[in-house]
Amino acid sequence: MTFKKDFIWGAAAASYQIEGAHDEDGKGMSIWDNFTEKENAVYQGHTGQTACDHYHRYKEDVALMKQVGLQAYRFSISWPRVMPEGIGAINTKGIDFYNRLVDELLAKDIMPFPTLFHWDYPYELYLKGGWLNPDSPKWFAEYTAAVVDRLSDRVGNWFTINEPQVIVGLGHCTGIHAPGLQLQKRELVHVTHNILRSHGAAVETIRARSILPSKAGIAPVCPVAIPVDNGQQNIEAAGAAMFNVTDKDLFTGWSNRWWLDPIFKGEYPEDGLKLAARYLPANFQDHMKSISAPTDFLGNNHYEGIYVSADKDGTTRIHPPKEGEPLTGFNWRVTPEGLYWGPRFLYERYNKPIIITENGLSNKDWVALDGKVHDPQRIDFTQRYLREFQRAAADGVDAAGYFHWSIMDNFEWAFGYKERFGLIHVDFQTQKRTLKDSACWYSDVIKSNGKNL
Ligand code: IFM
Repeated sequence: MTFKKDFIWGAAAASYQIEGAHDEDGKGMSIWDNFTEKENAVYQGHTGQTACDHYHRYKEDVALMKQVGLQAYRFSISWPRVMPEGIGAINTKGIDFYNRLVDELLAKDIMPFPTLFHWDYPYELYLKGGWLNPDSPKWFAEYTAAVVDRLSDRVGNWFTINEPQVIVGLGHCTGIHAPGLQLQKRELVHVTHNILRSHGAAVETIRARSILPSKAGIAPVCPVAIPVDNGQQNIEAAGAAMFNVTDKDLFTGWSNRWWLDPIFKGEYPEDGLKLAARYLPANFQDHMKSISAPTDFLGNNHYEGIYVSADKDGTTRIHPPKEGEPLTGFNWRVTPEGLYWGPRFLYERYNKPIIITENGLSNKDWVALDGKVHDPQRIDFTQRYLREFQRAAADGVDAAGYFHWSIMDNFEWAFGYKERFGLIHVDFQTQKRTLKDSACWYSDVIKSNGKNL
């Protein structure tokens, strides 16, 4: 079993998590610059002010990516670095950083896959209401145009928004992420609707302005339900658990169909409308065409799933972790079959090529006495998940690519530098990079296009 010939092998990172240079060269403030100043919001008061200092060390980092053999790199663009106030004036020095990064990647034969937005929202726009403001899709389109006009002579692949679920769920519902809000149902629905509109507006902007032929998609983190076995009723229970819209999932940002049906089918799901139609803006139907502007692929960030089965009376049972079950550094479950069932269910429903835009684990890695970083868990985890993705491909899913999260250890949001997700170890005191064993292993996987998994 192998992946198709043009399968894309990459790794990913995001601007606030790695760039540092938080106030250099005219960059504006983001909501994460603000949130990290809040007491007890982030583990030990860590911030992304320096992070991996990638802004200054990008050449060294791209050289390491080449050493790993990456074919593609998914990075995100910091909106307030490019437009300090979110709209209006463009910061030439800010966009120049991405020009240099793209050139460096191309010189090393690594395809750039930028994500336009990975959570570092311009603080100035937050003051104007952020995603609650009905003008927010216009702002996002203006920013997208600024980026596309300057990079699309060399960039052909785009992701619009990373994990809208987390933006709503953690940023606007529980408040454990920036901007730290705990909104009401009506407002949460407005935030969701405006993010969907922003995605659509960005796709339309990319299509209208791109110099190279463009491919575009979104990178959600879709909750995945895994049937405990291959019994038909259990498979159906898992499919239903993935796609039924419930009160709890819809308002907290975690309903798959509430996000994806508008994008891929041009309508909100009926069961969701029963719960939330009264909160939507009166003219929401006018926006559905733009929200569903055709995309080329469906990204999916995947880490852990839940196991479900159907009880005799037809109810769905969710199986809690078993005693002593393997857990990652973050205490997330190790559920490799999620990379079979997630892509399969998503492909069956939306029929778009699936790119795994993030997958990986945090692990307690350190530099050993021999100067190397031994991370057998990361190798084993990734091998198990990739085998399942390969099985999905063998069963007919259009598996188009895989981006490991992350290329390097970085600022893990509310957990600061406590959690290490990288293929490359970063010493945050000295900024020394060390390839982990997993990076060398991944390099062989890429070379064999997954034959050796
Ligand atoms: O680090 C994050 C990333 O920014 C978004 N997806 C999940 C990763 C691990 O928590």
